Amino acid sequence: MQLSRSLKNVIFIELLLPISLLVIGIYHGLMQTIYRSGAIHQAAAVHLDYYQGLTLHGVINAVVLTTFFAVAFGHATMGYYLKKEPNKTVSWLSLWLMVIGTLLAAWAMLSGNASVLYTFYPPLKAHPLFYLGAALLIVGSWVAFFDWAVMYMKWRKQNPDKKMPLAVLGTLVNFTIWFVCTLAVAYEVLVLLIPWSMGWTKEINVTLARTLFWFFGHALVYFWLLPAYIMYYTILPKVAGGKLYSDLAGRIGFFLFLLLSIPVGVHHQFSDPNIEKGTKFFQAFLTFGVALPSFITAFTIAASLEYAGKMRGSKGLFGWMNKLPYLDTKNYLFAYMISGLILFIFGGLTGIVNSSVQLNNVVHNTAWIPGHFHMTVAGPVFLGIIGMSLYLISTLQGKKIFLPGINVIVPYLWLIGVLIFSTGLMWGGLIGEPRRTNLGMTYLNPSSSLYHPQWVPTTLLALAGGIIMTISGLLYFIVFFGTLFSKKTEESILEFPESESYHEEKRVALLDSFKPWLVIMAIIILIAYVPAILNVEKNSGPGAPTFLPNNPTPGSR
Ligand code: HAS
Repeated sequence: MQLSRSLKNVIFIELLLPISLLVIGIYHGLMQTIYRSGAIHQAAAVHLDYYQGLTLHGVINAVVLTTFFAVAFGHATMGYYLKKEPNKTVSWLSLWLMVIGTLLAAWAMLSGNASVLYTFYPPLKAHPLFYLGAALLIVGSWVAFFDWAVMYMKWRKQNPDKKMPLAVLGTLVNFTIWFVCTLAVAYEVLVLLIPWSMGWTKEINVTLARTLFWFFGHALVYFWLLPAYIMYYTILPKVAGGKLYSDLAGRIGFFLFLLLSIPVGVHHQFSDPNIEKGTKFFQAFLTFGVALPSFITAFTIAASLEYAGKMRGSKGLFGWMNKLPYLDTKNYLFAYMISGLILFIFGGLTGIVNSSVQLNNVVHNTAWIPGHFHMTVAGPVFLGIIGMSLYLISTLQGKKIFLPGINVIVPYLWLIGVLIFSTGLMWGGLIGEPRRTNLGMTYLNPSSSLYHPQWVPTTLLALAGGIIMTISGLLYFIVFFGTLFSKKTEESILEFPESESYHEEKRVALLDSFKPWLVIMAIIILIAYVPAILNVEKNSGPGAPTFLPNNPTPGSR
């Protein structure tokens, strides 16, 4: 499909800006492992302190990169499958809002006025422009979504008998989840945080803010994940050399995410005393439920890959695994996706450990948690994003991949790095190593009375993994920018490898319509969140004063 210059430019900026910022994001990831390993015993390096670096790392990698990519990929999939481009003015408006928001938040973080980590929990307080920047980034992404919804409704009118393309279903489900969950964080930012940060209110209700944040925060992780799932269902079977085992399974999976992504946020608050046991157990139960669409995906994609292996001549029960195109430089998307899937086996299983109220007591706020989430957000999500960004840049610009042999190795190196890194973190977590702590200042400083030598091997393992991840990241930048700055040699088009279905499945009306699912979604959210908000109302103590990240005593700005 030929795209207009305008849409090409929008997608180009939406990919290039966050990938360029990723240089800072990856640098601060490496710095985290260095601080934590005890290699340095100071609060800051290169004029940026530990919490400032951790905030930049989380916000750039987990919020800015993922949101820009979801919108760019959404423009591409909606345009490609509905055969119509998104509205020009609306897509530029969306882009500008997101860029201005990112610049405001970046200024606040780089100037040291927003070292509040990506969760911005009060009573840590940031400059109002940080909150405003985050809000603009979100509103910008909504604007693009509203336009896609209109595009879809027009398409539906013109094509009443056609199945909704799976990638369109996935994109609309994803942004519906995003729109609903961000309403809570918008309330938190506009009603609680900005007035408090401006000094108009003196104290803040910490539990209410945390509950609103996590209403958004867990759905956020599926907003990160679903673009990768769209790739797994609609692209991976094709690049593996096979077919999608079941398109219906994909539809069921996406709709289950619509129902269950939001009403599980309290599983991040199992240790919050203000939320009562019944609410916690109910949301723990729903959390086991939200693993179901991922199990469905695991079996459907494994069956699709098995079929691909058999088409390539494999024999025996597991022979298909040896026949897949792991190192095919032309089919490099396969390497990025399979590496993400392998990581997600472990990322998913550790998530299920977290979701049990009892086991969560052992791992909450320990290094186990970043161990879990680097095998999810730095696994299928990150690898899907960087692989697809490279693919879109090269096809939309008509440029050949620079150093294709290196490109295909990048995801495997990243996979090895993350496995080592996360093993170090999870092992450390199980023996009490805390997360979000500059261990080199105390626990891993031999001259401190708090020295904990048992965390030396675990943090060194994480450091080794971090170094491998950084090398992989550097190689990716060489390939990405090398491709970007190379000469145009091919026609510039938008084309996705499209997986065919293995079975000819009938159209099921229920799986082709949003209305019933939206109603059930609203009911489950109400059942899960009305008790949580009532608990907060009943059990919140007096408002909290401000805390600064590097000082455990209350202060004010
Ligand atoms: Fe999580 C904390 C529970 C999924 C991210 N999670 C976090 C945090 C982040 C995060 C960032 O219940 C920390 C937040 C913070 O800063 O405090 N998580 C879960 C559960 C799932 C889950 C049950 N998480 C994710 C995903 C994330 C993510 C996805 C990012 C994208 N998580 C929790 C809980 C906490 C938590 C608690 C709070 C902990 C605390 O105390 O603070 C599930 O969705 C996971 C289901 C996944 C599966 C795996 C399916 C496997 C697949 C691969 C198949 C492989 C194939 C290849 C086919 C069941 C699909 C085969 C081929 C070969 C050749 C081998």
